[in-house]
Amino acid sequence: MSKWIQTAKFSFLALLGMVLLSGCDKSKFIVLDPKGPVAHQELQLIIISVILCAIVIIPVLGIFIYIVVRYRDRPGNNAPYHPEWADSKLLEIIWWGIPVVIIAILGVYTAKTTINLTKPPVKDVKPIVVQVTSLDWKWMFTYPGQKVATVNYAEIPAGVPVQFILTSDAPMNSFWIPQLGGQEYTMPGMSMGLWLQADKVGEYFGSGANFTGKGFAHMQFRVKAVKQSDFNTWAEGIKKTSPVLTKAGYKTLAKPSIEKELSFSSYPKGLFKDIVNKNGGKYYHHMNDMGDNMDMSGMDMGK
Ligand SMILES: [Cu+2]
Repeated sequence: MSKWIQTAKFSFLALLGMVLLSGCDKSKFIVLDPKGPVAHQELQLIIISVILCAIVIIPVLGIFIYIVVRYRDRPGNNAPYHPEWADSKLLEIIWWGIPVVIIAILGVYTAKTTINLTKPPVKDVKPIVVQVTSLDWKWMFTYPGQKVATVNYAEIPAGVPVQFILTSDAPMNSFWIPQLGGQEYTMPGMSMGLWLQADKVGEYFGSGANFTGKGFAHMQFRVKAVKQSDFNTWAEGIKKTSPVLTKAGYKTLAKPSIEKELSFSSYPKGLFKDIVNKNGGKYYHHMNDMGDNMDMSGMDMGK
């Protein structure tokens, strides 16, 4: 028995040490270090959920320890003993009432936040569209507004809402930029919408969050948020200097392989729509569903 206590003590100290030693380094906890309005709202949701859960968990654990110590069978224990005790209306009201109130608050707050996150984070800035296709084992980004494509990195303008439209031309994956917001699934034959926004210029870590086979560990990408003018310069730059992504080129790219960062000066017209439809889906543009009257002229969104 004392050996068990020793192990428990050691585990607790090791865990405490780990938390304390790494506690100051915010870069290790990127989910708790939001850099955009979406991730900020989601962090608030995490904090409120933890507090509300703690209202239940802490008293329950406290009472559990108290009951075990107070009422355990030991010589000379004079704790009251009521074998006929059945129920108490007051206690029932307390321990059903509190969880009901907590669930109600959590439910309303989560629903409100979730619905809010299906809309652009800011209303008065014109958004950009980035189409995302998860492949084995790389991420392809196509820019219908700029007509350029990239692999394993994405550049976005800071302070501008980005409508990511997600699909997969491989097993389903999950698109995740922790500092900008929560993950959203990429699925063959579907086009999912995800609004994200970076507040400041910077580089953010992106990753697949759904295991897809042996090359999955390489499904990481870099998101670079830059000033709008730098973003325009970047797009014009790769238009001039980078190779073209042809239909045949895409077929090769879509085969299982591990790639470094790539840029393309153009890509086949309607590529994203074709990928969605090819996999049995029906492509439509999510922004139409979000009540926005956006100017899509000049964007190759497909019909
Ligand atoms: Cu789906």
